[in-house]
Amino acid sequence: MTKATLSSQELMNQEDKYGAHNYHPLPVVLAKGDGVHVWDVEGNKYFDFLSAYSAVNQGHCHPRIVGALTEQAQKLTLTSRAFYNDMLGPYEKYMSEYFGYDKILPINSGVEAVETALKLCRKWAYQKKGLAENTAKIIFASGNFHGRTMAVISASVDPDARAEYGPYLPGLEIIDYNDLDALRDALKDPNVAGFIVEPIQGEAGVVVPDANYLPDAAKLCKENNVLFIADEVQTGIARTGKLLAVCGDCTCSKSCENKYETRPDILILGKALSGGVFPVSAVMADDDIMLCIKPGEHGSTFGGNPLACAVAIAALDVVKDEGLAEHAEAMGKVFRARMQELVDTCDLATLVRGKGLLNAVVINDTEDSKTAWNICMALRDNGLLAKPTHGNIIRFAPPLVMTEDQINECCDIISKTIKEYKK
Ligand code: IF1
Repeated sequence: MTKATLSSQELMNQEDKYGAHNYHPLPVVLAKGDGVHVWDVEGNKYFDFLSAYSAVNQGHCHPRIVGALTEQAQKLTLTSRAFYNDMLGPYEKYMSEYFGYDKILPINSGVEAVETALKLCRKWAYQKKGLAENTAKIIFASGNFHGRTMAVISASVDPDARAEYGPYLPGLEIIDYNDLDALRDALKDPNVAGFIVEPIQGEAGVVVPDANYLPDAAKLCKENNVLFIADEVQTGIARTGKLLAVCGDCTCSKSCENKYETRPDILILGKALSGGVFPVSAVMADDDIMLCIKPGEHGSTFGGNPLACAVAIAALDVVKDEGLAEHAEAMGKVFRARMQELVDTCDLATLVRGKGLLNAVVINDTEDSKTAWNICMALRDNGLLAKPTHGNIIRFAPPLVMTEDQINECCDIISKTIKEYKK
């Protein structure tokens, strides 16, 4: 009741006083979202260029997704998997056909899906590859971000994510990203069960690997009877201009076997699978892998709940019906061309990179300086919300429903803000 009357400053003070200090948000308190826009408590309107880290690809409060949510919420929300529910089967069939895999394992958050994939990989290694128990290794790429659990931070090289959380999980190995020789070398170890990789490294600053990296890495894995595991939690669901970043050039918002350029043995999805409405994630694999986990060996109270099923179907329908992959591909080209003009004419911006609408601009500054942060503060004051990563990189990832006129208007704001910025 008191909430509506509090100012932004009072609300920030409340979070500071009563909430754990595990975040350092940009100081803006949001109260409403619609499509590509969000509004703060005082009613100021902003373009959202983070999309909740690529969870809100379909735009804020998409009426079809919210409609599916509210309709299902009045019928049945949760049964647990102790019983069947009438939404799960249809959802699993839908997902299987949409992504071209025999089966899905439904779960909630991105990192839970990553954990599921790692557990599945180990099961497969012991049952199918024939490794001796407790010897399986999984290869990770340096600079990775797969979430916050003990298992995945054990494979992190980021001290902020990792330090003082030890002892760490054994059976992990880290090699350089975008380095096929390093992978070739690591695969010589017969105990390697899987290689997990982000098709584009998001947290590392939108690092796009060489064009042949993913297909060649998958090929090397296949040759060595090692599972190729793609973490598409951030890159998936049309964000990079294709349904999945591992898809071929085809931008149709539907995946199928012959459209994969690189077909992962295990595919991990999250974030925009629900359009950012609430946590829904998934692991996709074929029977020979997925059926290695048997009843009672993995699960979750909320995984596969009817609400999640209804929301995810609506969210993926929107991606297809609104042609979001094609649109993201086209808008990304407009965005990067405009940012390249900025890089060419302004010393403060040194580089633009990305794919589709997952892009970053590198600011000419050291990692620990505040310039990128201060630019994001100035962008906020000019009506656009973005967040720095690794100190000197600004990530730009708007909802995929942004029109070309809006992209251009936003590029005007970004260019003007950076050009006028005084250190
Ligand atoms: C936070 C970053 C983005 C992910 C990939 C799994 C997960 C993520 C490739 C885990 C999550 C989020 C988490 C969020 C910040 C954000 C992030 F900057 F930290 F790296 F997007 F770039 N795989 N990424 O990117 O998914 O369990 O969070 O649902 O605050 O930790 P989750």
